[in-house]
Amino acid sequence: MKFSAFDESAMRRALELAARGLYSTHPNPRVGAVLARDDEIVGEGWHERAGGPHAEPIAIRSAGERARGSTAYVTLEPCSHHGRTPPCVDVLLASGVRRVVYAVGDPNPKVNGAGAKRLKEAGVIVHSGLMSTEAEGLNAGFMMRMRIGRPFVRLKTGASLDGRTALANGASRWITSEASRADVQHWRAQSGAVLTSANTVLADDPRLDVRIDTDRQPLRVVLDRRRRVRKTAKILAPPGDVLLFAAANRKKRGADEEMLGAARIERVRTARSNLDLGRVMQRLGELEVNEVLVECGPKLAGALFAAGLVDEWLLYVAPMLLGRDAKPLAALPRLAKLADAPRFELRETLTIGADLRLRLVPRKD
Ligand code: AOF
Ligand code: ZN
Repeated sequence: MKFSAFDESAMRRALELAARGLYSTHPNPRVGAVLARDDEIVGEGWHERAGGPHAEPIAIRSAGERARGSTAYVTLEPCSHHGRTPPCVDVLLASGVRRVVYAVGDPNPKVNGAGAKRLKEAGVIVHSGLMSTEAEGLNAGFMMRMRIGRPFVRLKTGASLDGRTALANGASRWITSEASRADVQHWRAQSGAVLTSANTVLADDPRLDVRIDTDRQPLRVVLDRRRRVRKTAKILAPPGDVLLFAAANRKKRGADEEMLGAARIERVRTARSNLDLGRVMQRLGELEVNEVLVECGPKLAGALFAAGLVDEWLLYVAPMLLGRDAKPLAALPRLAKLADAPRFELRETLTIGADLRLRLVPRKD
C-alpha cells in the first residue's frame, strides 16, 4: 500500500484547508497543502484568491526550516508554469521537500503532468491519487472547464411534494422555506455565474445576488432570446456584472457593444428557435466560469436536461401540494414508455428547515 493512515489524515487536512477557498478562488481551483515530517504536520497553506500565492508556498513558508526533508501533501498537482505567480514546483524544490503526494492531476494544459514530471526528474518521490474523489469533487467545475471547456452546471429548483414549482399564473416565490433560501446563498457564493431565463425574470423579478458575507458576486446571466427583459428588472441592479444572451440577428450587426443599462448583451445562435445552450455554456467557459448555478422554471430546466447539460440537480422539496394545474419541474416531451424517462442517482438527502434537499446526478446508462 502506497499510502499510510497518516498520509490519509494529512491529505484530509489539506482538503479541509482547500475548502476554505470555496467562495474566493474563482476562477482558480481550491487548493490546500500540508507539510509533514515524521508523521507530524509542520506547515499548512491554502490558496485564497487568484493572483495571490498558491497553497504550496504558503505551507512552505509556515514550515520554515522544517520544510527540508518533509513530505508535501497537496490536493492538486503542483503547477509548473509561470502564471500570476511563479511555479510551485520551483518553490518545492528550493525548499528541500523530499516527497510530494497529490490527490489529482491538474488538467490545466499548462500543467497537465508537467508538474509531477519535473519533481520526479529532480529526484523527489512523487505519489498521486490519494483521496482523488474528494479532490475532484471540490473542483468539479475547474476540472470540467479545463477538460471540455464548459462549466459544471448545477440546476436548482424548489418544488412542492407533487413536483410543482409555480402556480398556473406564474407565482412561485416562497414555496420553499427561508432556511432553504438561505442554503441557496451558499451555492450561489461558490458559483462563477448564476443563470436564469427571461421567463423567470419577468415572472419573479429575482435579484439572484449573493447576500452572505463574501466579497465576490457571481456573474449574473439571463437567457433573453427575444430581448424581453427591461432596464428596470432587479437583476440588472448592482452589485456584480450581468450578461444577457440574445438570439443572433442577421440584420443589424454593428461593431458597437450592445448594452441594457449596465448589462452587456452577447448574441448566440439559436437551435430549433431556442438559444443554443451548448454554445452558451461554452461561452461561459471562455469567460472562466467554473460552476454555473441555474435557477429557472420548467422550460429551461427541461431544455437543459434534454441537452444533457445538467451535471448536478439540487431539488428543494417543500411539504405542500400545489395541484395539477400548477407548473411542473421540467417541461419534457411526452414519454411513450417508462424506459425513456430521465433517471437520476440520489447522492444526498438533507432536511433543511421545513424542507427536504435532494442532491441528484443524472444517470448515465
Ligand atoms: C497549485 N497550487 O494553490 C493553485 C494552483 O494564475 P496563477 O499563477 O494563480 O495560476 C493559476 C493556475 O495554477 C490554475 O489554473 C491551476 O492550473 C493552478 N492552480 N496550482 O499548484 C495552487 N491554485
Ligand atoms: Zn502553483
